[in-house]
Amino acid sequence: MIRNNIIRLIGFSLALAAFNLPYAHAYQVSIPDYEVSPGSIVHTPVIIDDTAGIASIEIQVNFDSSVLKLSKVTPGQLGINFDLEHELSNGVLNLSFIRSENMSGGGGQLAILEFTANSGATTDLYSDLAIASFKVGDDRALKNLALTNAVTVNSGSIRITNNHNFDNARNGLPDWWEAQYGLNPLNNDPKSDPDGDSINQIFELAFGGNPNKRDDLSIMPQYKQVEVDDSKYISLEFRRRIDETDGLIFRVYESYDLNAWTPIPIASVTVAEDIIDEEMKLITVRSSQSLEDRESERSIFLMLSVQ
Ligand SMILES: [Ca+2]
Ligand SMILES: [Ca+2]
Repeated sequence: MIRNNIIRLIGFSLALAAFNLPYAHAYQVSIPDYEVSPGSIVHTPVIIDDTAGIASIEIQVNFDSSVLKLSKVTPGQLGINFDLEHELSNGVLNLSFIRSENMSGGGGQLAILEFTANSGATTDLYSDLAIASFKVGDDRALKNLALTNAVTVNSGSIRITNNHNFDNARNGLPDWWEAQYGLNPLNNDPKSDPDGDSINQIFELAFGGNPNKRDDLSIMPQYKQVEVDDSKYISLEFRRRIDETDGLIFRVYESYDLNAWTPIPIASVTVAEDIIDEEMKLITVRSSQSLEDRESERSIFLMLSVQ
């Protein structure tokens, strides 16, 4: 009897202990990957996914000081809730965030690191933004919450590249184009149409529109007919950058039933290329078969795809 009671008591107290663990969180800190051009300035956020029960954070970030120069550290929108101090020595950056009371929760940007990329880079240079250590503590400061919680890090990097079309948001809109129009290169939906002209951002880029100003719909591709060697063809006129260096892929497809689409090499059906202005040209492509060839059947359709 006595033995049974003891076992029951131990079982009970174990359950209580597990239930009372103060903060069952998984804390994660991360820095994104960026591509930048030589000599440019990049603002790199240090992001934490949750701060519940935290009053102190220490993060060490290692980088290659021959590739990047740290010019400034500022608190992020979450970091303003803490006192932020930093120390830098030979590519080792120590960030310390401290406040008197535990945070109730919330994730976001702890700090923004401003780096200047090496200006003399003629080939790609690369630096890790390696999170070498990450410690979180509560308002007793010395208690290391990592002992009772999962703590993970996602290190970042900066690549200095001479590739004209780097695209940090991977949204199909190169950063240079977004910067040219004052758009945020990290937060810009290629399918959106903020200026309300029915031309989405990717088409504004492709056809030389202005994403901040209503453009005339005539900058979009136009269907026409052309005559080549006395045969009539349906044709598609579309605008394209003269240098074709916008990182976009243009493809032309043909169909007889709007159902099955066959890709046709643009060069093989290009009937004209006219310069519009300093930036844009007008390309005219025709169907691969003439309308006479298709007389017995009714239609030919052309489609332009831009990605
Ligand atoms: Ca638009
Ligand atoms: Ca526009």
